[in-house]
Amino acid sequence: MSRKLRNVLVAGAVSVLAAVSLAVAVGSASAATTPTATFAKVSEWGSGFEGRYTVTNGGSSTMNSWQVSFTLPAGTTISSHWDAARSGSGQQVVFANLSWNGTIAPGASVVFGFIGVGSGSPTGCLLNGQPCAGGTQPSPSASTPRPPSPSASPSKPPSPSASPSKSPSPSAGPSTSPTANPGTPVAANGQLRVCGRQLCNKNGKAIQLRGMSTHGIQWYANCATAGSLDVLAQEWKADVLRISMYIQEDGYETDPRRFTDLVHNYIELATARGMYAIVDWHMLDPGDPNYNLDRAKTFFAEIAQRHANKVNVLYEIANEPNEVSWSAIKSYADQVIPVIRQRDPEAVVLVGTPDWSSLSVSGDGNGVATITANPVTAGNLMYVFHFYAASHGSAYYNTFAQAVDTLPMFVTEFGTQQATGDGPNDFTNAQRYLDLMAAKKVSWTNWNYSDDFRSGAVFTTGTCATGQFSGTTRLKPAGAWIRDRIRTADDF
Ligand code: IDC
Repeated sequence: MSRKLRNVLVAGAVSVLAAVSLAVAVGSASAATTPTATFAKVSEWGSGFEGRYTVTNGGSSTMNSWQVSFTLPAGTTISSHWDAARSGSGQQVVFANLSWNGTIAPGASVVFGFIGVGSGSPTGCLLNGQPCAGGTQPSPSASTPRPPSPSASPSKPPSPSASPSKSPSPSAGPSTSPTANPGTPVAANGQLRVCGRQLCNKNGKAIQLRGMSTHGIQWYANCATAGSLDVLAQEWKADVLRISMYIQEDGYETDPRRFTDLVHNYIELATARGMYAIVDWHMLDPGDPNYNLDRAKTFFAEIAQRHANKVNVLYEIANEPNEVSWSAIKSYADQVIPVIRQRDPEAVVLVGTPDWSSLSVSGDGNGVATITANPVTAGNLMYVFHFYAASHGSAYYNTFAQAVDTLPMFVTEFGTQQATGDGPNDFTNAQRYLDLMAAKKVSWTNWNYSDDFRSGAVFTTGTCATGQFSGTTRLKPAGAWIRDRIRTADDF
């Protein structure tokens, strides 16, 4: 993909504002004729906010790099940021492009963001030394500016040491992190964040997480125990556990207190083993996530509050929306995400996509374009794709392949069998998806770590009651296959 197209897509993927300013820059004769940087608070929660800058090249020459500097009032600091390298000191903040988003074609935009602690707003904004509002310095150099400082080197990844004002962060070490098990995935990677389309670790390196999803914890709690999770972490070498909490089908709605406590406990079990934990709000029927909106707010408020000081929790806010429009899903996400961010501002959020998280493949087929045109308002999030290899051939594969080059994607559920989670395995097609995900560093969790009778449950029926999770004798073919693919070395 050309850089120009990529910049446009990245901007479109993360920002409605970017799309609007892009349209203005291109379509209006009165638009700025120099580069501009526009600030917005995407959401606010009293103690903090998510801030976003949209850098738009309103000039007629390509920009090769950019640097945005501003002042924050005393009492307001930045705790984390994405899609830019940070320098400066104290209340003086400088953000510069990374290697992949420095070039901005005329009319195009790039977006970066940060989490602010406090309630102040930036002042004195300069873009490459010129006023961020643009248009006031018609010097010939204005359209091909160079950032002055060596610290703005575009190839330098965001470094934890570049954030002197960082508030106490769980990634800082053992004193604040209960997850610093030496050698574990969480010890190696710390707090994750979405950078561009990738999932990146605390050092700004793009990584891939691989692991398992539980089955519904209302049915298979005896398959997700301290013993079985020891095996998952130590023998399978899983990076991540997805905690699948159904809402209906005898799930959360029947006893919110009990299910919330179950999830708290699974998060602690994953944390003690150095694994990431995805909290899966496993809505299925009704397919409109708004049906459970109030329940979701209550649940995620408590989960995010309790686990805010952990670095290893990801929030999956809607498993498989279905028979509902993208705009309804987006509206749900735009209401649930601030509830999480208010309590756990740094955590990555995962958002399900239309037609059972198929990116609309099993609907109108336009999911990628629909989402890109109208993305969720918040940053630091990824979109979810699910597939079942024996049911989902090239239409699914091709849409997914397009999506991974367009949007930040996370596969939180897939099987090597049919969409029922049962039937014969298609390992050849499954491997095709896995190869793509490895090449593009798309993280995944496989369905499912239980002894359900279906072929997609990794253990043979009756295994969980015996507690004999170790080794391979109790594994079904899909279990042995996926275990081999989780155990291979990570590239962290
Ligand atoms: C299936 C389970 C099955 C259960 C059913 C109930 O395998 O035991 O009765 O859910 O909802 C999904 C869903 C996931 C499905 C899975 C396999 O997210 O809950 O599990 N699947 O059918 N989407 C596509 C497939």
